[in-house]
Amino acid sequence: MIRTILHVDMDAFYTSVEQRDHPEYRGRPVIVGADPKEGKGRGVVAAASYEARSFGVHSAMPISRAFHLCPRGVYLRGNMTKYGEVSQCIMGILETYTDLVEQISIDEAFLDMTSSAKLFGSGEAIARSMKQRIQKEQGLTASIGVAPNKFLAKVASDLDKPDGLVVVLRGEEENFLRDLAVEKLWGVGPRTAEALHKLGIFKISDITRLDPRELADRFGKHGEHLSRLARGIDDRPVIPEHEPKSIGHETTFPEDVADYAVVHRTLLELAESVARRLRKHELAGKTVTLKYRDEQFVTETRAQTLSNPTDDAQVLAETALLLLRRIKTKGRKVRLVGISAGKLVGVGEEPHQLGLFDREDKKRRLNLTMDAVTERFGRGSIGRASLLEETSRSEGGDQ
Ligand code: DCP
Ligand code: CA
Ligand code: CA
Repeated sequence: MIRTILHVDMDAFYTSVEQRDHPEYRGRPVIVGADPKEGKGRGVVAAASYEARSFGVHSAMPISRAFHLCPRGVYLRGNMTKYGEVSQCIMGILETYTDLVEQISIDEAFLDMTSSAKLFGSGEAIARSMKQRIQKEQGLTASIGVAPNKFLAKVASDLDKPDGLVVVLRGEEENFLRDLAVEKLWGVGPRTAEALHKLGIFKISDITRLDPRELADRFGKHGEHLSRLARGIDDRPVIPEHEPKSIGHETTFPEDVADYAVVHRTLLELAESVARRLRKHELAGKTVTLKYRDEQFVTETRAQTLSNPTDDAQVLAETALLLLRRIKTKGRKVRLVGISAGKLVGVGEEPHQLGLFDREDKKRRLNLTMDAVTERFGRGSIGRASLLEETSRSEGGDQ
């Protein structure tokens, strides 16, 4: 499916708010940050207006250095409460377009407009309309990138700042990236950049000319990640704030259960439902929580952090069974059990996670195929029996 992803980023955010509210600052270099006259100029620049940038001043620069470069600038401490409020107003505007808004910092957000595009028109038309509304309602300019994925949208929003609008069309991904510096790739910090430069790799297109296997040899999983990004491939989903913080299922038994084989079997089924929902939302959990309630309504929970995030039923089930052993169950009947996956991350969100899915790629594809079959032919049509058998064997075959 071709997605329409937008990345919205406000221009010189803090200083633009100051220039909006103080017309006398407009057209002047404005610097929000530490006080250059205080504490011998320790502390840094938070934001620099575009006028200040022409003096070479930028975020994170020591304030003393900024003052040296631009002694006649307007130096302000800033008003975080105000910036927070403006930020909420901007996000409020974005949320009138879609529920799928993922705010990633005070002044930027991703939007997935794939299914709302019918309602609002092309990605470009939507972006224009957003920019107009932000200007009209907040008196500020935003730069927007429109692209088939997050990575490209983020790069695009930055290309024509301030007040930019850059669209990357499907099929144009590699072309668009070709001449950009490797530093633009997500996950390429100064160290990786230096290593790449030593190999003669400066532009993104230099990476696509390398054999992906060579990159993988030199940079490990990170290398595979890079060669995908360099080709403009990025499957990460937009995850809105109100996405559940955990995904879980629980079962209350019709009658309190004394037979723990029944409890085990129920946990396996719950693990399958949770895993299926995780995969449906393209999420993986870093923690597994077991909930246990006995016939006296005494409720206990046990949680375990996994070494890698998972969306796999067997991992969830095995962890839940381990957690059950940490509860003193002897002589207690069970009224309810539940499993939930927490600390959710988007599939492919973090490089080490890509590694996990590379290693377990086959299994993952199998799971996804099973989901598709289950969706078509109903639950229990395939898969469950084998999972039950496998797990009961490893449990000693007592079920
Ligand atoms: N910020 C900060 N310290 C930093 C970077 C940023 O306090 N090291 C704050 C001030 C910025 C705001 O976050 O105004 C947004 O950061 P951006 O990186 O998006 O930078 P700007 O919005 O200021 O400029 P640009 O137009 O380049 O996006
Ligand atoms: Ca910004
Ligand atoms: Ca930003």
